[in-house]
Amino acid sequence: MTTAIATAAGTRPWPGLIQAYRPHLPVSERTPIVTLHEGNTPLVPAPGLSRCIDPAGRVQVLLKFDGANPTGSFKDRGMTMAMSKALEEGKRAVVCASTGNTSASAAAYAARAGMQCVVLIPKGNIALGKLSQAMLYGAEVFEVEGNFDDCLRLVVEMGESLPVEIVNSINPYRIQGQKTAAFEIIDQLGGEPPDFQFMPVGNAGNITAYWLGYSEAAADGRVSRRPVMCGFQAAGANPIVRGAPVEKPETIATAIRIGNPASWKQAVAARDESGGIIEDVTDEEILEQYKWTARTEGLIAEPASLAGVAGLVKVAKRGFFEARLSGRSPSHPLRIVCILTGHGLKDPERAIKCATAPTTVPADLKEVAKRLRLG
Ligand code: AN7
Repeated sequence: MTTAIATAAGTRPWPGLIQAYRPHLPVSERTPIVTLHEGNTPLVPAPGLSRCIDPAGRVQVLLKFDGANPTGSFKDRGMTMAMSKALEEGKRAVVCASTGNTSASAAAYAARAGMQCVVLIPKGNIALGKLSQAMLYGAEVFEVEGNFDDCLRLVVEMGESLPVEIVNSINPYRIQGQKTAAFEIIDQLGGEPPDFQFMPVGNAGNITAYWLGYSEAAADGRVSRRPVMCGFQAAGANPIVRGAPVEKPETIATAIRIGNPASWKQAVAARDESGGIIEDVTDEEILEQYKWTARTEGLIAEPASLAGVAGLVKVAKRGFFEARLSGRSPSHPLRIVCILTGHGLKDPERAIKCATAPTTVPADLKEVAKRLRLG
């Protein structure tokens, strides 16, 4: 990851996203900045995927690797803002419902801020890495006998009756922090937005935040257009696609196992205002892409992140980009950004379940050589 930003005075270390984008965020001189120097994550060209979408080279796919954030997911972008504002407002305790990444991030930033952190997670349905993080950062972890939607309902009730600050994405500062990812992508593309953005959709805060970021950049005149937003849910947890809440959401992509997203309306607005789509992909499609991206591009993300990439491959196969490719060439390609929202190390159990198991060998060269499959 690049760790310096260029200024007129030279380069200086990346200060975290609040300092980097301060004029665009609701902070003042009085706001104590709680930061782990999040943001500035790499935007990595994906030549394998690009060829897969258009063998003629008229498409460039880039992966925004937000797993490179300090707790391994994009949630840190919102959490630096939410926690800084909670501290400014004199709050002593924060609470969140989570499918895992929000809880890991809240726990880390609360530790940094010296605040108490309470997290509610659906028992048995969060990836091991995320649970380990929340525990190790010192949060009070409650495993709820229910799903994420039950956890979020409980958290809203707690916010009404107890002296705690909610740091789920219904907290408007979360969206403010997360919108900076759109600014970074524009900066990384030399001042241009991508033509299309593909991403997973769970509670729908992130697609809301990206659309806000791109819209603000357009309103400020920093860019002259906004990308087409394409969101993907898991087929077993697809309320927006169906147009109705899903009572019992099910998917191996536990991060987006959500049946009644809090930012539903905003996600639909982002889709419609950008001329985009919100569709779904099956667990099989997610898992195939999970393995393919690791082996082809050398980047690992958690299964939920691959919903967006699987969606890209799926719509490309049905000719989604055909009409948009005229006039494009390898020197002027259609640019598509996919957001890899969480690091692959978050969910080691899934990796072990679906990749090739190691071979046990004696500590002897001949024996190792016998089992080698070279070339
Ligand atoms: C890796 O941590 O909802 O549509 O509680 O962890 O903004 O919800 C996580 C969501 C995508 C979906 N990718 O983003 C939580 C939580 C990863 C995620 C999403 C999540 P939103």
